Amino acid sequence: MKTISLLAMCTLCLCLTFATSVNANQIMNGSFEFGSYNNNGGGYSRLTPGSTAITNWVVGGNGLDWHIIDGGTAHFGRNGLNGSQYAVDLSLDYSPAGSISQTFATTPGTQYQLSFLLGAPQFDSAVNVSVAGLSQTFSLAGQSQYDFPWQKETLNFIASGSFSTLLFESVQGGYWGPVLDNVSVEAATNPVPEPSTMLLLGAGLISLVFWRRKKA
Ligand SMILES: [Ca+2]
Repeated sequence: MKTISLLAMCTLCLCLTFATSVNANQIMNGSFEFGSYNNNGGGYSRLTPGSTAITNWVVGGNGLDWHIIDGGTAHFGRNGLNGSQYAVDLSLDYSPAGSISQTFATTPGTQYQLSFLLGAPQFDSAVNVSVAGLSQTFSLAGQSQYDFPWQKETLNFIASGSFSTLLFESVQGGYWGPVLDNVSVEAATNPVPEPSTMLLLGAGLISLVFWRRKKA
């Protein structure tokens, strides 16, 4: 009976630990496609600190440029993915660094994965990402102004509250870049097990081995 209980407990832990969550993007307008775009004639819209012109996002630092990245009027890029027309350029030409943030709903204790595309037209670029108490810098060597490659970056984090704030801050770049697109936060499908869960699983398996030996 004890063994059945232990096995049931182990199975329950495994189910809870590796359960596949609904993969919905918690970030709204993660591709920066929606908002009040005001083309200044150069293929970008200059947004000042505090601007909410890009729907669901708040501009910080010293502002940023909201760029057209595809089509004949693209200021740079010409490489929008999946029909993407716009991307955010946290240009360092406007010191101090530009930033952009969004606050979104999270479940405390749940592990999430942030992913985003990083581009570095012309200049070596780097962006610092902060979320749920974590902070990490992602860098990319300068590429061609046009058709620059996108680099997909990821960061896993565990939410501590009902809401989390994601912040991107430029830490390196020129008058273009770092450029961001396709921001996504989804519950991790294969979360790394918590140490306490692994200890419980280990204890259950050891007990099972001893019980089998004793029986034999
Ligand atoms: Ca986009």
